[in-house]
Amino acid sequence: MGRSVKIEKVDVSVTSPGRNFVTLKLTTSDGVVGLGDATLNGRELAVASYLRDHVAALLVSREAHNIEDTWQYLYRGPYWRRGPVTMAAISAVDMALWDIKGKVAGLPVYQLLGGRSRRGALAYGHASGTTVEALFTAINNLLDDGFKAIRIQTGVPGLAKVYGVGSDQLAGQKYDYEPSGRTAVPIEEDWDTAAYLRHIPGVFEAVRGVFGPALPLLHDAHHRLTPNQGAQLGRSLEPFGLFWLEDCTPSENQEGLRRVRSQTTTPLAIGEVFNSVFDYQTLITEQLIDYVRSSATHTGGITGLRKLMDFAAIYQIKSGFHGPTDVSPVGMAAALHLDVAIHNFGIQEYMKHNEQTLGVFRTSYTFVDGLLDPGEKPGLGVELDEEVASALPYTPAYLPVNRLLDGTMHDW
Ligand code: EZ4
Ligand code: CO
Repeated sequence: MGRSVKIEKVDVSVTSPGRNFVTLKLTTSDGVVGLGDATLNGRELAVASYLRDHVAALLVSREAHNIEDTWQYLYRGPYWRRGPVTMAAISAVDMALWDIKGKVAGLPVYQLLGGRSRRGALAYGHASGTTVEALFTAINNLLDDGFKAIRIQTGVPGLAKVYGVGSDQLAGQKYDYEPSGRTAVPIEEDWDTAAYLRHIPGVFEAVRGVFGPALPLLHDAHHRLTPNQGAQLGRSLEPFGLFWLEDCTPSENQEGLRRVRSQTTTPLAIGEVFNSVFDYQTLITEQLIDYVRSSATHTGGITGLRKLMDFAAIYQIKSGFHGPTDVSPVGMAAALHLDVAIHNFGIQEYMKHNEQTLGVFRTSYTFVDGLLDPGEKPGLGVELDEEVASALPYTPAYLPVNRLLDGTMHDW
């Protein structure tokens, strides 16, 4: 048996450098610190309580090296399985234990996952504009910064405000870190699927006309379509060769994707709101999708996401991990270690964190020439500045809600 390392101290912090992050810190008996991301956008305090009130005491004195056993203990032990709160909590514990194991071994986590399968992880950035002209500016900004793949979202004529479309970047502002305007009471946005379906193909045609056929382009429909509408959109975008169409339907109805899949060859990506391999069971075994959108933060950490990706690999399905700014730099680092290690990597979403966030979380991952890299520091490679973090307390902030023009609540 190897040298024993016990978990001695469990701390949970909630900090808000422009947005809320929940971070778990485990300290071992010999002073090694591991960090995990437990941020669940808009429900942050529920996970903080789950960790503080129901997990912390169970971790003290446990063997830090036994990652798989701790994962199973927290998954099977409580009787109640899965769900975003539980799985975000397990994710944070899992990441922190991998961080500790890496530091004890003196190796970056990707080495513990089998080592490098590639030079770096192809990243895609977000470009949006209320108009096509504003979108072009945003695309050019990303290309200037080295991005080699781009997600595009635009406003829809007749709709005042569309999720994921920030204030236009024409005013010289390079990034929109908060495109969705999270507020203490959710903003109400409006939606008209027919107007959207009429508008989007023309946007892609215009972008292809200016930026050429080769630039990988992605698009997110944020779960707003029925399976038949998803099929229509996929078909109408086929001439523009998308890298993927994301979340075309509210995909907890996994069978609904059969309709989309049978009608279009546009590649499909799904799963940022999922938290378990079981959410994907039909999607993967019937090969109804091409890319898995989960994050390490919401799918049981590195252990949960690794198992999911190995299952997906059997069906030639690749990764496209969720990387919005509501995944903390710790969660981002966890994803990057997997990105360079697994064979079935596809692409990594990358919304840069703002400077204030990067002052709280000191990262060592890099973005060079379109590729992200987790770096060579032992463990995950992220440090938490607790002094700066504690000066930035939790601030209530919710995603907008989405209504049809007659006022009906609509899907995300
Ligand atoms: O709306 O992370 O693909 N990315 C996305 C994100 C999600 C937010 C929700 O918390 O859809 O912007
Ligand atoms: Co999305």
